[in-house]
Amino acid sequence: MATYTLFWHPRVSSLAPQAVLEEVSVDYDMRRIDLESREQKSEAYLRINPNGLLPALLLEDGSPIFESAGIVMYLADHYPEAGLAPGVSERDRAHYYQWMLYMATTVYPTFSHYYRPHDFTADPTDTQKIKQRAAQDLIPRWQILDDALADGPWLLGERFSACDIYMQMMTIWYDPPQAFLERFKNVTRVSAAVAERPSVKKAMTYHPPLN
Ligand SMILES: N[C@@H](CCC(=O)N[C@@H](CS)C(=O)NCC(=O)O)C(=O)O
Repeated sequence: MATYTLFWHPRVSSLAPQAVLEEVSVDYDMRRIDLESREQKSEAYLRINPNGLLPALLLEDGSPIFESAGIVMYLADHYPEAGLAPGVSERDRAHYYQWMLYMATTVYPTFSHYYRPHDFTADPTDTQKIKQRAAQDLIPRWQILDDALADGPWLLGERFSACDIYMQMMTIWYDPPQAFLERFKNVTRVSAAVAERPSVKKAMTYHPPLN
């Protein structure tokens, strides 16, 4: 059995955790969860992630953790030789926390409102409004990342980190993709550079573009 097991599905937030597993060169199994049959809500999977959401990771001792950013940050710290996160007492750590948490708690939930509006209202007639509002909110939220990347080359300036991998993951969710590429040129440039890394290239094979 591999050291880690990652629970995944195409186009969900298992992409960054998998890219980081690749970056830190550990062995891992991929366990696909079938969203179509709602396997994420099955008794067996709820024991792994009681939220019934992907991704989740089984650690070396078989215990599960959930939350994509938590998984990424844990792995980056656990394998410091990969250089994916500034050390806890380094100055860059402040901005590392800032960007990881901004993306995980502000940008990502806006995508959740966009793609799963029905989860945020008891009234089905609200869903279109929730989706529209999320589409509007995504623009200034991505703009903040785009502005921060004006000098670049990475979110932490000269230093590549797990933040850049996490950001690249979220760019594949933007709908429609062309509008995104045109509007957020700095994010697009950085994400293209991240997508060239062998780790991300491999992880992206699990997340083919939608037709
Ligand atoms: N904050 C969580 C959010 C996880 C999440 O929303 N996962 C979505 C896919 S991106 C999911 O599993 N959706 C399935 C469902 O809604 O049942 C994380 O970052 O892991």
